[in-house]
Amino acid sequence: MKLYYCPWACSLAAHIVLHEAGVPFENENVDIWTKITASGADFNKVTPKGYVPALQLDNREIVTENIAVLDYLAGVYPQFGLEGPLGRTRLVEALAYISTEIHKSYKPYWHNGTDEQKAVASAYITARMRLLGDTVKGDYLFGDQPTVADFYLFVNTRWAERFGIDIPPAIAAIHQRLNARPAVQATLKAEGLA
Ligand SMILES: N[C@@H](CCC(=O)N[C@@H](CS)C(=O)NCC(=O)O)C(=O)O
Repeated sequence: MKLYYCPWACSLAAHIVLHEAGVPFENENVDIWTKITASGADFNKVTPKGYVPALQLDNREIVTENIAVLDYLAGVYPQFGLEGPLGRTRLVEALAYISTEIHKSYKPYWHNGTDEQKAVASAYITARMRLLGDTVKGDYLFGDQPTVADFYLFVNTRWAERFGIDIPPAIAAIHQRLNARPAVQATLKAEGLA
């Protein structure tokens, strides 16, 4: 597998999963503004969407979209998925919530929004994080082990920290636990963020 990623981007979630899994994988840094990869390739030829994450499978197929990439990785590394008849559904439910309700709400912060747009976004993100915090079932979102949804959440809590957005104590506690994990620190180091 090969992950195309960009430091500070949402691709950090998939990157963490690969480090946590402890498997060999390739990665390549992408400049998401110029669309040129570290090896000088045109990223638009990897995916015409031009955004990360893009995961190249061993058969060279490309999977994009955090929800699909993380669902795929949870299938390959079930220790980061959820068991039970509704396990996958609950996981996709959490991934969709993080993607569409939280991740996307950061837009004004990453794309030169006005102060007013940022204030609206900040309040929305805090409210959405609060709702998620009320459902926490243990040390992590679903219990005592992190899932791919926790790693995706971590991207968003790092952004909240960066932009000074309030997050509820239950979510802050998950952030601290994740941040203390050796594989998470190894990923941050690999992306030049540690
Ligand atoms: N719909 C995509 C969006 C991914 C996304 O927003 N990626 C950002 C980084 S966090 C990116 O690469 N942006 C560059 C661009 O859109 O040109 C997903 O959910 O995976």
